[in-house]
Order: sequence, then structure tokens, then C-alpha cells
Amino acid sequence: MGIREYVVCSGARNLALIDSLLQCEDVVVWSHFEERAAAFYALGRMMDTREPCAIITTSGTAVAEVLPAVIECHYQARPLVVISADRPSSFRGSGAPQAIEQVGILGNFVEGSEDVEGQVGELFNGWSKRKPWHLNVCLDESAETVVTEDLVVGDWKVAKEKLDVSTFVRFFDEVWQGVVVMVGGLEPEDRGEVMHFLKTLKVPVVADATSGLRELLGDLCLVNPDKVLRENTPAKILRIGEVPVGRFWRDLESPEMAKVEVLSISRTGFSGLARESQVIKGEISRVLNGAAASEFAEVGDVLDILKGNGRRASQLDELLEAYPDSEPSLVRLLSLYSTVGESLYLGNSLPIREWGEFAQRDLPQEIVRANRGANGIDGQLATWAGWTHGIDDAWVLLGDLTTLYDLSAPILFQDCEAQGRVIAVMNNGGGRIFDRLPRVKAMGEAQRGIIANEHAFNFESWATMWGWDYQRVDNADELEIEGGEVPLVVEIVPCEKQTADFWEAYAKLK
Ligand SMILES: Cc1ncc(C[n+]2csc(CCOP(=O)(O)OP(=O)(O)O)c2C)c(N)n1
Repeated sequence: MGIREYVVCSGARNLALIDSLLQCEDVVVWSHFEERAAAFYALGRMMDTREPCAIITTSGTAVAEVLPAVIECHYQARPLVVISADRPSSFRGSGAPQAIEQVGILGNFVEGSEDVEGQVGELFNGWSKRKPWHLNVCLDESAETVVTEDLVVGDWKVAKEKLDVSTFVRFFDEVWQGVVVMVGGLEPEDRGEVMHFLKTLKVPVVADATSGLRELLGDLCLVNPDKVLRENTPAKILRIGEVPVGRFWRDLESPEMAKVEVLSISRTGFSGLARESQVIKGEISRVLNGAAASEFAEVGDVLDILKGNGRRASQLDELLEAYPDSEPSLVRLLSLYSTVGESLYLGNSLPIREWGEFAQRDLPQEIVRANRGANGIDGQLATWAGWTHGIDDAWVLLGDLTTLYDLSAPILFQDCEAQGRVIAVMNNGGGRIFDRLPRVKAMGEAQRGIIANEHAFNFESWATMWGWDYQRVDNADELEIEGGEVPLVVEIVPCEKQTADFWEAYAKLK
């Protein structure tokens, strides 16, 4: 099937499979003991190679552990193959050790699943190579090695789907009431095409950091877009790429916005909205080319909303300067340093949101990834490890709970490129995204602490445990980052008071 990379999680039951694999040439084998992170690692590998990756687990709860990553792969349209070893089918329903009901365990999040025992016939029937797949293999403990060294890894090719771009062309028929483009995460090969298209159109753009275009579009990129678009809502929104991070995308669900026409161009085909909208599913460059992007005429800024951009940018700069030790200001400062890195991974929750709103916009930061399929805070370090295995100067920004979720992942970095690796942890003492919800704001302090999982831990001994360098930053003056030979953990502790004051003042900006 063209699967060249495997992440193996050993157990007694899957030994025959792993043993077989280790006899194959031309395959890359990674190993990790913790199946949940291993599956996220496989996802990261696919971000890098753009080819399928398989994970091989033993039986029992080991199989269940891969579900979060399978879900993420489902929504990102990545071909993760789960090969689970199972006890012989006669054990089903018996409650015997490590014999659980594995068939169908990955539910709707795999495109198909096959349960094989004894003689193996044709496999992967009906696999589009775009979605996860589950192969459950019943093996006797005494199973011999199951394949021989003459196994040949085939070519990895995904069939091209038929593309209908007429909706896209028609979308531009009537644009006098304004069009805004929201660009979510893009695959690297699509960036040039999207950039060219947007420069031709000259409409206001909301570009997520994961688009890689946020700093390249100059004046076309809206500053404080959530506020601007709520006050000046265009008649049409074109979304390109992954589901956008910002608030305005969610606002589109509200009844007042029902009249806004939304068209998405998406590799995964998910609309990202519960309300009515249209979706063109396909590789983004193919869609843009198919619609002869270069012949689109300039639409421009019909609502005249870009002209306030300069003012909004300076207001924001002033606020960031007024509260230098607030979380948003420290994100801005970090973003100035991170451009020396080759790549950036943004954790879910506040990091990806604050980066989008507050990171610098002058220097390009083109290689940016995140797991935005299901927006989990799990498996983030493992995904990053997989994605950046061979990349120097890789940077990541994560929240503290997100980091605590993946504490064992650093073992995956043992043979990884370590040079210049920076792990920035924004330690605001819990899940602070919840503090921003009106319902939580109305709660008492104790209740807020429970919701946020408030804590006073720091990451110094965690960094030491893995032999990594460590630096703690309590205010802006202390932030000075220089990557070294081993990964560097930069624990950033924002000032709570300044952060609260910043958000209050930010909400009042005109
Ligand atoms: C696996 C998973 N569990 C729970 C959540 C719900 N959740 C969203 S954000 C968040 C808090 C994250 O806290 P932290 O990493 O410290 O980031 P902060 O909000 O402080 O930026 C939680 C628990 C989730 N997204 N994914």
C-alpha cells in the first residue's frame, strides 16, 4: 500500500508483526511505549512526509489509546493506518486478559476496518488513502513471523477526485456588498497559489498563523478582525484551507449572520459550520487553478475596512507596550524571537489564538502547524516531535495543561534533531482560556480554580529529567532566547494582573 513509516508499540501479542516489519528493508520504524502519543507522532510524521504512516499496537486498551489521534487524522484527512494485534476471535466476549472487543472500536473515525484471522486475502478494500484505516489482526500467541523479507513497499498514490469549481466561479458574480477571505491552515505546496490569488483579488483577509501567509499579505490582513467584521459584516465569506481559528468564524453561526454567504475550499471537505454553507472539496491549488485564479479580477475592499488597519495596529502596539508582562505582550515578544526558527508549532487553547491576534506581522513565519482537526490539547508534543524529526531550530508554543498532558512525549526526541529546538510553555497556572468565558467570569474564585485546573507547578525538573536546558521568564526584560545543542524549555510566566488589565483595555478599543 506504499506505507513506508511505522510506529510500533510493543506488546506480546503484536511481536510477530513487529518482528516481520523489522525484517523488511526500505521501511522506517519508530518505537514508543505509549500508544496515545505514538499515534500522534505518526500524525506528525504524515505532516512531514505527506505519505501514510501506520501504527502497530498490541491488543486490549492499547488499541483504544489511539482513538484521539485517529479522530484528529479523520478531520485533517490524513491516512493513519492502525494495525492492532488481537487475540484469536474465539476469545471475544470472554473477558480473558487483554481480550477486548476491538472490531469497530475506532468507530466512524476510520474509513473502513478489516478483521483478519488465519489466511489473509486482499486487504485495504475501499480505502481512499485519504482517511484513517483499521486493520485488526487476530494472532495466536505462538504466531510465526507473518511476512517475509520479499515484501515490497508499493508506490503511494492517491487517485485524483473529480473537481467541480463552478460554485467558486459563480461566487464572484455578485460582490458589491463585500467579500472577505478567511485563510485557515494550508499545506506548504498551496501557499504560493493562495497568495497569488489573494494579491489579485485585493480583498481584506483574515489569515491564520497556520496559513503561513499572515505576515506576507501586508496591508490586506485585517488587524483585530473579530471586532472589525462584527461591525462591518461582508455579504460573502470565502474560506480557504482548514477551519479558521478566530472568533468571527464561530459568529457566523449566529442568526444575525444567517444571510452571509459562506463558501469553503477545503482539502478535507468539512464545512466547519453547522449552518448552511457551500464546500468545494479538493486540493486547494487544484481548485484555484481549475477556476483559473489568475483571471479573477480585482474585487478590492468594498466595505473600506482596511483603511482603519494602521490605526488599529498602532492602538494594539500601544496596549502591548502598556502591559509588557501580560500574556499577549509576551506572545508578541516571543514571536519576534521565533522567526529565527525554521518552523513553529502552535498548541491549542490560548497559544494559537493569541499568536493569531498579537504576534508580529513584519517578518515572515511561513512554516507553522497545529492540530486543528478536533482542537484537542492532547498529543501536541508528540505531534510536534513527529513533524519536526529532522528539522533544526524547531519551535513550539504550548499552554501549561497542554504540556502536562504530554509529559512522556520527550522520549520521542531521543534521536531527533535537537539543534536549536525551543519548547516555550506559557505557564499561566491552568487553563486560562476558560477565564474568558462570561459564565466562568461570573463564578467565585474557588469554582474558577476548579474549571481552570489551577496549579502552581513549574517545568524545571521536567526539563532536567530529559536533559534539556531550562529558562524561566517572569517578565519581558528576561526574555532572551538562544537555542543550543539540546532542546531548551522556556517557561514563560505572565503577570496575572497585567494580563487581566490588557484584556479589559483590548475589549474597549474602538
Ligand atoms: C483532550 C482535550 N481535553 C480537554 C479539552 C478542553 N480544553 C480546551 S482548552 C483547555 C485548557 C488548556 O489549558 P492550557 O494548555 O494551560 O492553555 P491556556 O488555556 O492556559 O492557554 C482544555 C482543558 C481539549 N481541548 N482537549
